[in-house]
Amino acid sequence: MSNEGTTLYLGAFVDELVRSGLKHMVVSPGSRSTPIAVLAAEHPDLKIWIQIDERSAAFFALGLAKSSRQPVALLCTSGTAAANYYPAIAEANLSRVPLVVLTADRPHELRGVGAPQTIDQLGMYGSHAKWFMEMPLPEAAPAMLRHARVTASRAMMTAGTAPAGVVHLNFPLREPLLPNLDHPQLFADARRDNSQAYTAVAEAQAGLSEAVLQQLAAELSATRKGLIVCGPHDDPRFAERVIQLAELLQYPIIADPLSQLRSGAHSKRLIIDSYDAFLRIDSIVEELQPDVLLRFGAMPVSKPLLLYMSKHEQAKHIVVDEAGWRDPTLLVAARVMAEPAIFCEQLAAKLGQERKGDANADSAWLKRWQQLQLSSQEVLTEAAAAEAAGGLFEGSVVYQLQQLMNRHSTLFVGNSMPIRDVDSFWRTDDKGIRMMANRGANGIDGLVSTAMGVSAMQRGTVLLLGDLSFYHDLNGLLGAKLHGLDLTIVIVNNDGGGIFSFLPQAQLPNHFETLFGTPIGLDYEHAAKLYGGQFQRVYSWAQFQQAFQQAQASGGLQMIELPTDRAVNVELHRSIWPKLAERLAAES
Ligand code: TPP
Repeated sequence: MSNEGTTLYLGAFVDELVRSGLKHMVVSPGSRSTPIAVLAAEHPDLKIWIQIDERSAAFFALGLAKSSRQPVALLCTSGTAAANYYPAIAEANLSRVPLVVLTADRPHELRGVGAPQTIDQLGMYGSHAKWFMEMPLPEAAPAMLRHARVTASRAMMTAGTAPAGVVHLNFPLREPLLPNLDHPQLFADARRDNSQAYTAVAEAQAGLSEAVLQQLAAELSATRKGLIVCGPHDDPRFAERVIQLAELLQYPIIADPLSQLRSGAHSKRLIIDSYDAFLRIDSIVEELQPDVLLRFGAMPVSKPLLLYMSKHEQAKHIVVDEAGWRDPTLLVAARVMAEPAIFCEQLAAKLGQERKGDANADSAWLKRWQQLQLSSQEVLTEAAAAEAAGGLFEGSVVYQLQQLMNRHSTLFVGNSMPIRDVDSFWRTDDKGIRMMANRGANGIDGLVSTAMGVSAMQRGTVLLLGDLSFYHDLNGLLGAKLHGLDLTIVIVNNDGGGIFSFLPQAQLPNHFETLFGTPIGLDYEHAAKLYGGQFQRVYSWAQFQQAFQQAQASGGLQMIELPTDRAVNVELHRSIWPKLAERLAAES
């Protein structure tokens, strides 16, 4: 049987992915996917990253795509291999990260008849994929080669357009599976021989109409008590523009750690980073009654902020988002379908033209937020900078990292307590540290692999996570060895799920440790040995500083473990809030 169809059809498909902008493909080994894997490896302009475990592979691809802000492809064989992509696909869908997922499958005559390594792969990611297509069997007919190119181009465009997300293409493949790498027509486009895309895609930037701009400018400039709330968002143009808008309106900006507003060269005058602390105080929530909430990005991590926003139903909640419906408060009064950076630029220009911004100058509202911010910052920094009695305070690791991390490096933050501690204890700075996390589905799975993917794009990446999250993705450590990557992993080891000690189930002594605390007592030094990394366990902040500097200087896979105590940690967190309440009460 000839392999010409397999060679030319799949060759055209891979080539067109590259012409449409694909630079990275994460491949897991398998037989059914052979022709795509071989053709991808043969393509001169595509970088292949091998990952054995498909769950890690998919999270690794997520990390590559997140950090590069570009679509990344995944390829695996048929059967349960494809099912292992599921968690990362759910995360990519929810956090709007572009992935092009290619799964190999048996041809139709071998499906549902007991053939080996065959499961139902049709639409298997459900609504987590923006677009699913069952591909045809490869053929070399001219119309089919056009189909291969158009589908590749459409897959890249669909994954990358707002809201970015996941495209799944399932390929039935029949033997012989080996392509002919000497075929003279391999990767050739019948229409042209340069490297242009088969279909050029021009990106449009959706702007606001004059009428909407005018109405918003009039409304906001006449509203003194406004608040800008910035959740997770990763557009590098956004910080400067939202600040310019806030300056014109004199609105404080609530900045989630993943909004990229806490760290950078931009002005911090209007940025509030300590709201999670002072919005725990009922009298302050009561006092700070906003008239308008202008919201950008995904929902912020802070629960006190969510409760604050939900409580103030009387305020007009405006959500600016290019797509989707991200609003668990269910209070949105107006949705503006626009890219946040473009929205801010246009509205600022409009306000500037009409000199409407001055209307809110000398706002007592803004001053009150700034005053709360200053006092809260002091209390939080004092708590995080102190050497706590009774063991290492988990909040302090954030303070320490902020001092130690290099300018323009990346911090990938694990879910559970690490992201909450970063929210509480990472103050604004000018270091330009990019903050990333998997906050789409908030899983404790795949964090090592995602950070590993990020580290492949950005040197000096640091991962901060809890011990159970680390355990969950030990397989991800292989990426560093396979690809010679640098990643410093800071493991907060409280031997179990520390977050549950903050929840009501902590009061069930008979069940708590078994069901929630879940101590597993692993010695992670062995993991470092297994995967060829360096391991340091530290008991003081002085040791941590030394270990961190050493880790960053040596490069490669570095693990620093901080043993902490769950019970002590809850007490230390809880001791801060009354101190803050006292201080703010004394000042008012
Ligand atoms: N399984 C997945 C895949 N994701 C989840 N979010 C959970 C379970 C529920 N969960 C949330 S936090 C947590 C669990 C099991 C404990 C995490 O422990 P650790 O990583 O050690 O962090 P800590 O709570 O100690 O900060």
